[in-house]
Amino acid sequence: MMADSATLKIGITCYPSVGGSGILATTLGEELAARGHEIHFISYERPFRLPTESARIHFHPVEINSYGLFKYPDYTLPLSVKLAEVSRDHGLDLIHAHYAVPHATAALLARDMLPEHRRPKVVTTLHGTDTTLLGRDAGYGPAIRHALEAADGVTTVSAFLRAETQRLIGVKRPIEVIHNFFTPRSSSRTRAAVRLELGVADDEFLIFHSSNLRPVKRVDLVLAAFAQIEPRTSKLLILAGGDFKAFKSDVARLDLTDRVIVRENITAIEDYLQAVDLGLFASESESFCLSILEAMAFACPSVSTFVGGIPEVIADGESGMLTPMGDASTLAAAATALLADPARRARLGAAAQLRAREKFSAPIIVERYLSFYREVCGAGTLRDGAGL
Ligand code: GMT
Repeated sequence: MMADSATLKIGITCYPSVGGSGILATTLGEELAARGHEIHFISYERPFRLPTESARIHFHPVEINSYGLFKYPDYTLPLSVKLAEVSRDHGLDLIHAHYAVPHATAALLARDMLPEHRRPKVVTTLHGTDTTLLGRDAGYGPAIRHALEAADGVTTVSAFLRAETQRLIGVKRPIEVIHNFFTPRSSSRTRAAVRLELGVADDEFLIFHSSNLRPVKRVDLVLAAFAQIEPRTSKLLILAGGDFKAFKSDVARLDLTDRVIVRENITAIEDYLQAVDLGLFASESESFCLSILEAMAFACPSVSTFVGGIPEVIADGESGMLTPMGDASTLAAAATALLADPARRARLGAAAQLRAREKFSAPIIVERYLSFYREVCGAGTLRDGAGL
C-alpha cells in the first residue's frame, strides 16, 4: 500500500518486558498510529502495555530457535531477518530501534540486507544502561559505537545521556535529545476503589516506588528510607516490574511487613497513580526516570536522588525534591517534611503536573520525533517517492 504524502510506515523494535524503554517505545507507537501512521512492532513478545487491538498497529513476533550448536541462544540475527522481512513486505520508511543492544545492530543488518531502493532509514534511541553500563563494557562498547555511527539518526532521552554517550562511547556524530513523554490514559477505577484494594485509608499517606527493581534502582535504600519516614502509619506501594522476592528479607528486617504493598507487572498504572501522595526514588543512575514523570502527570511530587537526567525532569524544590545519592536519611527527611506540609506538597504537585504537561507530554514530544523522522528521511527519499 502506498502511504499518502503525510503518513509514514514505521517499524519499532524494543524490549517488550516491563522497563522504561519498552514502555516509551510502545506509547510512541500508539501515539504515532493515532496520528495516522502505520506502525509495526517487532520483538520476541508483544510489548506488555500494547493493547491487543489497535488501528494501524501490527505486531510481528521474532521466533528464536535453540540449536544444539549454540551454547547461547542468538536473538540478534533472527531479529534482523524479521526486521528486513517486515521492511520489505510492508515498505517501511524507517526502523526505530529502542535501546542499542541488540536492536540498533539488528536494524542496521536489516537495512544492509535489503536492496538499496528498499532500505529503511534507521533511527536509534538510547535509553540509559545501553550507554552507562554496556557502553563501558569492552565486549559491547565498540559494537555500540559502530551502530550509532552507522545509524541515520540517533536520539537520547536526556542531555545527561547524550553527554555520557559522547564521553563513554566517544560518539562524534550529532545526537538529538528528545525527552521522554507520558500522557495518562483515563483510570478505570476510582481512587477510593484502589485504596480499598490496597487496604489504605483515605487519611493515610500512600508513598510509591515504581521500577524494574534492578540493582541500579537501589530498592534497598528505598526501603531503608521508607522505614525512617514519619508518620510511621504511612504505607509504601511498590509497583514492581520484576520479582520482589529478593527484597522480602529487607522488608522483614526493617519491620515493614504490614506497611509495604507490592503489585507486580501492573499495566493499569493510571489506576494506582491517582491514589498515591508521594514518589520515592533512590536510583544511583537514571537517564530520565519515566516513573517520576508518570507520577508528575498525576500531580504527585517525588523525592529522589540527584542523579543522571533526573534534574532535567524535576526542577529541584519546585516540582519535587532531590537529595544526594546513597543517603537514606536525607531522602527520608525530605519525604517527612513534605508529608508534614500539605500546602507545599500540593504546590509542588501542581508545578510537577504543569511541567509534565508543558515539557513532557505526547503533543510536544511526539511532534519532536516526527520532525526528527522527517529530517532523517528527507523529502524525496521515502519509498515509492512519497514525500513528507
Ligand atoms: O533501568 C530501567 O528502568 C530500564 C531502562 C530501559 O531501558 O528500559 O530504563 C532506562 O530508560 C528509561 C526510558 O527512557 C529511563 O526513564 C530510565 O531512566 C533508564 N534507566 C536508567 O538509565 C537506569
